Formats: sequence, C-alpha cells, structure tokens
Amino acid sequence: MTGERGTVLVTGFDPFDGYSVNPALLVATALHRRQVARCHIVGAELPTVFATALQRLDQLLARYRPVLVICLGLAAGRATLRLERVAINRDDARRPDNSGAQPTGQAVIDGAPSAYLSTLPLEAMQRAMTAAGVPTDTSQSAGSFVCNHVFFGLMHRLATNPELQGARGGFVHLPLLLGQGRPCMPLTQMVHGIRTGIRVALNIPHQTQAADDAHI
Ligand code: PCA
Repeated sequence: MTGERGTVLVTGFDPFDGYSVNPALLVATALHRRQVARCHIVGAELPTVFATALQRLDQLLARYRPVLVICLGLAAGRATLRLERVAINRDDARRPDNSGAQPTGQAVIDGAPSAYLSTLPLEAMQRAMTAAGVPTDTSQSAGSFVCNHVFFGLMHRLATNPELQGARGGFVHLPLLLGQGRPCMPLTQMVHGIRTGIRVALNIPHQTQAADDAHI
C-alpha cells in the first residue's frame, strides 16, 4: 500500500543497555501501516550497532524513498519527547553498543560537515505535540552514541543523495516506557505525540520551516 503523498519512514532501535524493550521500536511498530495526512507510514527496526545501523537505514531509504524520515531512540532520564536539533559528526560511546563496539573520538563520516541541523519544523511540532497533551521539548544535543550516529548519517544522506532530494528528516528521543523506570510515559501518549508531529511536518512546507527556525 502506498500513500497518495508518499511514504513516511519511522525507525526505532532494538533494546540496548540492559533494557528488555525499547519504546522507540514499540512506537515505530505501532505506527507501521498507519496513514497520516494521506501518507503511508513504514515503521522499521534499526540495530543499536554503530557498524550496521546506517547500512540498514540505507536499505530502507532505497526501498521506500520516503518524503519524511523520523528516527526514534530511547533517552532515559527525561519525562518529555525531545525533538533533536543538531547531529554532530562524532562517535564517542560511553558504553558498548549491542555488538560490543565502543568507538571514541571518531568521525561518523570522514570529510562530512561537523554538524547538521534537523530539517523538521521543530517549533511547530513542539507546539502541536504539547497542545495535543504530549509533553515535548527541543533538545540541543542528541549525544554521541548510536542515536546521534544514525541522526548524522541520515541528515548527510538527505543533504547529499539526489534520490532523496526534497525529503526531510530528524530525530526524536523518547523517555522510558510506563513501568520501565522513571520518569516515563505511556506508549499510547508517545504514539499520539509522534503521529501529531508527523502530521505537522507533512503539512508545513520547507520555506515555512526555514522561517520557523530563523529566530532560534
Ligand atoms: N538510544 C540510544 C541508542 C539506541 C537508543 O534507543 C542513544 O540515545 O544513542
């Protein structure tokens, strides 16, 4: 099934760091095959592994040619959904990934820019998601573990791959799931928030986003 206006790719990572579930994967799975603003959502899993996460993302980008990509990850310790603003060209893992690798002080992509900004309309998304009853913040750092690695790799691909021209993308960190620890949020609320954010991103054209971000 294809949405009239194209495909939205939503990714979530597999569990890591001793957690038995990753809410990011649960949200991506819950949104899989749903429609938003006449777009079809594909929810997919990425491995929490530096060496293979971007290979998997490449397969998904080539297969679905999405108009919008939102990658999700877990960041324990916060009560809100966090719309990430900046991806940095740096891997600095403070713990091993799911393959046992722990890169430090390395570029995500040699020769690529130092950082990319999300091309999502963050302020408009934050307003709409908060108004929908889902506590949401913007964040100025996605860390330097696998989430930032994927966020940077995604933004580099969107900026340089002609086949993805016009597609927008970004990253959202999620809190722990209700029952997984504190602070936390119920799954239905996370899904509602991400779905609301997707609708806003699809309905705001690029030039409005530039104006929206200009006053940051
Ligand atoms: N969160 C980690 C990686 C996988 C995930 O869900 C991070 O914030 O980098």
